[in-house]
Amino acid sequence: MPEYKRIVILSGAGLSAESGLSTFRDKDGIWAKHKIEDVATPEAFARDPERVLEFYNTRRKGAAGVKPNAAHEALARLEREHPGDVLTVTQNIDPLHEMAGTQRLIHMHGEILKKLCNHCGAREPWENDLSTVLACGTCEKKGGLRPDVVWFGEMPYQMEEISRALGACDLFLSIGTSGTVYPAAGFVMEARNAGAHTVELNLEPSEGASMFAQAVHGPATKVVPAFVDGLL
Ligand code: BV8
Repeated sequence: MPEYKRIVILSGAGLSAESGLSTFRDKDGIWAKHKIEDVATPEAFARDPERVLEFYNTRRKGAAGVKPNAAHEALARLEREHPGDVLTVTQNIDPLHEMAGTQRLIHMHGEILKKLCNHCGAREPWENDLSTVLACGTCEKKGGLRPDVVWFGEMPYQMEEISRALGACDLFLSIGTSGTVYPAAGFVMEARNAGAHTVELNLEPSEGASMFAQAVHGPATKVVPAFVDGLL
């Protein structure tokens, strides 16, 4: 394989599936049990905050006991051992990439183990339940605390830095994502326009499969370590 100099990785829920975390759109996925407009929009939070907070309290508890899998470990190894520049952009709100040792990491859709106050904007690590009766530790107001995650209709985090990296990369790896949610699903086109080689590593062809120059299909814990071995 040619020696790549600047690698951008995009990961989605399929990467954490083998660590025991549900994906969104698989048959028993999260959106099979909950409607996006009931639990993952600012309007839902304004309409029924306790229902939204309960949805994330359950997912936070689920994220507490899980461990990174061989795919997370392989991606951390790639960053550690590859001579070029490696940036990992994850759509996932779980902490599995950092637990596996990845350092240059952007949580573009936020983190379940952080809380955000809608009143004052304060962000801090938070591993417990959230409720409307909790007061913010910074502004002392109640009713504004939410998980620090990006809901539908909200702007993902660090989009400037992500676009800059996509415009300069020569290898783009998309791992474990269905390619249904934008702007993340459009990153492959930005990478192609920059002349990068684009690879999809996924259990099965994603909605955006036709936009990738190369596809490797199979479970992440199998295909990702093998692909990383090939790069190193
Ligand atoms: C934005 C965090 C604009 C929270 C998430 C109407 C109104 C408003 C917006 C829109 C609209 N119409 C369209 C939009 C845009 C919208 C969008 O794209 N909607 C979709 C549904 C059409 N996007 C947004 O709203 C975004 N913001 O547009 O802002 C704006 C502009 C200017 C100023 C202000 C605002 C924000 C989207 C972020 C929403 N938050 N998550 C939470 O987690 O609860 S999205 C959520 O779903 C994830 O974060 C992820 O990004 C997304 C997709 O999920 P995937 O990770 O891909 O998981 P999925 O289950 O879908 O697929 C898993 C894949 O893995 C499958 O392919 C499967 O085959 C594979 N797999 C399974 N097992 C394995 C495996 N692969 C390998 N190994 C395995 N073992």
